[in-house]
Amino acid sequence: MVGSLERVTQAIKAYSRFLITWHVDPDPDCVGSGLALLLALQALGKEVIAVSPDPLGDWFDFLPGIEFCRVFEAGFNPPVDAVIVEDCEPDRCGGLVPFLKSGVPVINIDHHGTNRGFGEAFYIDSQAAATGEIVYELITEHMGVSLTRDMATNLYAALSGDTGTFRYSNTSSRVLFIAGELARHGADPGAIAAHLYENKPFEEVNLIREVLDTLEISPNGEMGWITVTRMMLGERQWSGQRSEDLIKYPRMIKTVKLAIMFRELELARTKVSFRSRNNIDASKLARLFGGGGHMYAAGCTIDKPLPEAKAMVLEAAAELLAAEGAGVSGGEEGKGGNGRNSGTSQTAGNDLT
Ligand SMILES: [Mn+2]
Repeated sequence: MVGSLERVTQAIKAYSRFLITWHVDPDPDCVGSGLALLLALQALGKEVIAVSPDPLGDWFDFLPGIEFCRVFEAGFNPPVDAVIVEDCEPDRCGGLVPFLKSGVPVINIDHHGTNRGFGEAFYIDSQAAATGEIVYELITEHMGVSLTRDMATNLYAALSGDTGTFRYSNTSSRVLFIAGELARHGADPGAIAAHLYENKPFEEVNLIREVLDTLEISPNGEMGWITVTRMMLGERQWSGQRSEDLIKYPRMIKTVKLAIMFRELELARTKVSFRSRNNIDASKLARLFGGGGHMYAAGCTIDKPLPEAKAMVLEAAAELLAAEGAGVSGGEEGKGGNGRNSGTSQTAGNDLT
């Protein structure tokens, strides 16, 4: 734990006009936490806007308060007293980074262990499953605001997103307790799950077919990966986080300890996501390529074309698995290898973002 919520609360009370922002490639945790906080600040009589560094598509349209959210545009210079950066460090805020470093007071709230804390007040709790867990605590125990149904809906979406709908190993008794409290305050678990996961256009489900065709596995079965090319995504404009969900397929395989997804962003820019289990530290791997994240969920972006990025990462991943005693023989493109049964019982961890 770094910083203090008490200090964050003092800073919140000291200013009156806020901007809330989060990381590129937005997910339900950063957007839900941001909107819950926006509504809580409004309840305190503050002026607040939310600015997303990347477009949100229509995925988050059901979240209360989304009408106060806009997408970053160049030339942006909002009249605010302070900025709240949540669910990331300011460096992950895309086009907003220069503004965040311009001397405007920054309040930073996050649950990524790689974040050392930034700005005039910060609170980083790497034990929290989601930033939504921290924002719940901030609203209910520090801000003196009563939790409304709208705030509860946002926070429930946040927790749901980062715990894989309460399935990952970060689903603590505290997360479940908070989810219960949120439901008690009016959050509707069935409706929120339907909005988040059963609301896809046909093309998006159809993409799964193409992506599954790329599924590969190392000869011993401990490493599985999929590849998403720009060609597959075509003109489709859904947020990266929605395609991010595809990594669950290699991860479903019994023997896989490290699941990898390669996503072609541009001709010479490749996003790589990792999900691991059995004490394999995926963040170590991500850091090798300038990325970061959590032990069981991490990622990086490599400025290389897809085939090169893939070769580099698979080699490093095989080395990591071998070093961790997993005994992977190499990163070669083995398809359909069966491997030994590694007897995995631990569920992989929380999301990267
Ligand atoms: Mn998060």
